Amino acid sequence: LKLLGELRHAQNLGQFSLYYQPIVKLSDGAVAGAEALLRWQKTPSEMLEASDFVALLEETGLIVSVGNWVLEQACKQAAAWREQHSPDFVISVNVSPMQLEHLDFPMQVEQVLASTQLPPQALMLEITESALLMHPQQARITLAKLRTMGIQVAIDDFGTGFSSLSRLGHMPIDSLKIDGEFARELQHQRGQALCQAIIQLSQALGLHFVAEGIETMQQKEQLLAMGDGLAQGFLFGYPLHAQQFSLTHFHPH
Ligand code: G
Ligand code: G
Ligand code: MN
Ligand code: NA
Repeated sequence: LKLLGELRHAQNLGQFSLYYQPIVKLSDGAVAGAEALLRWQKTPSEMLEASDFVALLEETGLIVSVGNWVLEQACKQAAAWREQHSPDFVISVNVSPMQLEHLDFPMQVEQVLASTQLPPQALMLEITESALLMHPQQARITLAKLRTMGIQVAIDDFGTGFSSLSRLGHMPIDSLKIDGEFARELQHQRGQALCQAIIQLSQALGLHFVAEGIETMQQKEQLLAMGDGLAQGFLFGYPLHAQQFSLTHFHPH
């Protein structure tokens, strides 16, 4: 309850910030983009990760205004990086079901792109399977609008949400983000079979894939042998604040 009171003031107090984790090409490790991850500097010595408070933001509806701030902040940063370092850089932003439900969400995204001068193809919105499950019909229409605008859409945590494959086949999306759980299982034959199947599914549907949670060279090599795609995980980089990200991934020594 105390946390809730503090969370309500966090945005006004400027306690939110974004960390960026690189998303790289499996084939050569080149940085293709980054995922923006929300952090809350609750006190000077206490920083919370999104998993500690995003559920609370969603329960209270605060996620709508915080989510809009996240989008604007991430797009601004991406526009700067594209200009200074990497013209094809793509920024991935998590979108919660409640944001997606708002009928004016596509228009808000359009405004953010306009104000930050970020081209739509440089933005990837991450939607969880559960968001598609709740209001599939409306989600489909909203996602179709976003993609007509040129924005990319990815299904986050893919493989963990029991979304129906027939529905998935009809969803206007660009990528599957394969949940890190599958990479962890790559040392077992069953895990290899699952990864292989998901990658083949993405290829059959004409989608790109991003393998999440990659921590070892072996996992990287195993996935590359299954298909060419993108990857994210501690092997390639931890989530970092913008300045540190830039020093680490754009000015490597
Ligand atoms: O590293 P971290 O604990 O931040 O990520 C945990 C989860 O929180 C991830 O599943 C991620 O999708 C979610 N998350 C991180 N940042 C955001 C955000 O800005 N908005 C939403 N809705 N979820 C986020
Ligand atoms: O669910 P989503 O992919 O949006 O959230 C990413 C979450 O996964 C963040 O909490 C991030 O810190 C975490 N993460 C990113 N890479 C790795 C990894 O290689 N291993 C583990 N265990 N967690 C990771
Ligand atoms: Mn995500
Ligand atoms: Na995920």
